[in-house]
Amino acid sequence: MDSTDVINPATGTVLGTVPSNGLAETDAAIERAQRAFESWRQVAPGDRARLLRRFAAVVGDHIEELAGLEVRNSGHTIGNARWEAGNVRDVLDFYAGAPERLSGRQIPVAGGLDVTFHEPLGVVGIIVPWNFPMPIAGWGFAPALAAGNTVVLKPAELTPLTAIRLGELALEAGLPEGVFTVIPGKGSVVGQRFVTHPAVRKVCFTGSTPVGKSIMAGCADQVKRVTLELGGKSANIVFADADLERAAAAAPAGVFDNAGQDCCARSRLLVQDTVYERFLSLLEPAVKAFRVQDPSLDTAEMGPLISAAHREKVASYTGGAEVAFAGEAPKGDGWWFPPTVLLAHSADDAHWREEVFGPVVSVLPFHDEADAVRLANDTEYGLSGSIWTRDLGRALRVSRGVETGNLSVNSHSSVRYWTPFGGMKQSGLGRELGPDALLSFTDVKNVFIAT
Ligand code: TAP
Repeated sequence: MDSTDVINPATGTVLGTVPSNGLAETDAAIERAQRAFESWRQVAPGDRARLLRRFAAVVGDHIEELAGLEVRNSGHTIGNARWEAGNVRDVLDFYAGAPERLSGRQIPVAGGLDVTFHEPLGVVGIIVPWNFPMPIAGWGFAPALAAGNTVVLKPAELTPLTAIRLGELALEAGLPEGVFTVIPGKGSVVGQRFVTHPAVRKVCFTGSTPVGKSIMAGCADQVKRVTLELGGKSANIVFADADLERAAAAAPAGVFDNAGQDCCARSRLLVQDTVYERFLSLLEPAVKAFRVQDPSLDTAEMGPLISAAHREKVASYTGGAEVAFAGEAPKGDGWWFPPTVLLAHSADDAHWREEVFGPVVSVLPFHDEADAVRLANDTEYGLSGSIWTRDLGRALRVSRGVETGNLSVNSHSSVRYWTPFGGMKQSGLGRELGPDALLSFTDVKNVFIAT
């Protein structure tokens, strides 16, 4: 079997090798998952809930180990990596409440009894990107397993280590063999097989919009269910009446967190023209103070980019652009890039329109509320966004006007495991997290019993 080197992006050194599975191994994993489905779907709701709670507890016992692995493999800061491992535990705990609450309905009919059931789909294939290897895996497998499905999961080739460890911890917690299988390998081989294998009934994909489109097209052939979480180019809209000090202090983390490799990154900064100069003067020290460091240090706010190739892509956006100011990044080994603020001259600038997926934010002034909404919506993306204002009416009007799945007012938060998360327009299809995700791993069956 082929293998892939796994690199530490903070140093460029090889951490180890991981098998790169082929078609035969993928088919075998899917067929094992299909066999396991027959018994997993029959596990009593209380027992399935107990197993998921035990899985959550085992993950909870390994937070430091998982976080350390993510720091080395993905370059995430240790603070973020601890949150990410804790998020997997919390998502498992949340969905452990589901097997005993997945109720259908009783619908009044003449001549009998009519009831509905939320049936599991079968084998679910989950394809995970490199930017958030643990949470994105958990957002798929926790609700899928809770609803009675079995799961095959392909981590990104660049960042497979924590997913492999989560697969081991599932077995340690007592999940039966075949219920949750992690199978590393190439997207074009393992991921593509999830799309074409008839036993896989649903594909959850997070990653780039072009690959997401090809997966959706491939799934159409067998009418497979899909959930897609794709790219973003989210707007951070600062109105003149906002608490400008607070908005400027929060803006760097809203885009530079995870080195900007975040589909929710607020990478388009829209500032009302009357406070534009003042806001930039408040933003500059906040950007320059953003700590880009060895990600294993507790003080680090940002680590390196994921790979040399990705750093080149990010740099291609800043080359010809006007840099307002930038922070500092370590020199030498590793794929470092400084937090960078670019001035957009028009909404046609490539760095304003395209997903850079790095620590780069583009700034553009706007005139009034209508102008802000128009500029925010001038994109095919629609994942996240923020609005800074003290006017509640404006906050609600703009929230309803901006075409995006997740908005925060006077904050940059996008993700809570109990509220829905997902994109409008070409940022995705379907919702993860909260009750919405659970139902997307089921089909409704209606049964009529004549009396
Ligand atoms: P993708 O190429 O879309 O990869 C995401 C996942 O899909 C990886 O596991 C990848 O496998 C797999 N994959 C690739 N081609 C596939 C195919 N034909 N069939 C099935 N699975 C396939 O994204 P990337 O290279 O990781 O990142 C490129 C860009 O995607 C980024 O710059 C960013 O714009 C966007 N992105 C968005 C997000 C979110 S959260 N929305 C996350 C990551 C990336 P491999 O292991 O072979 O790569």
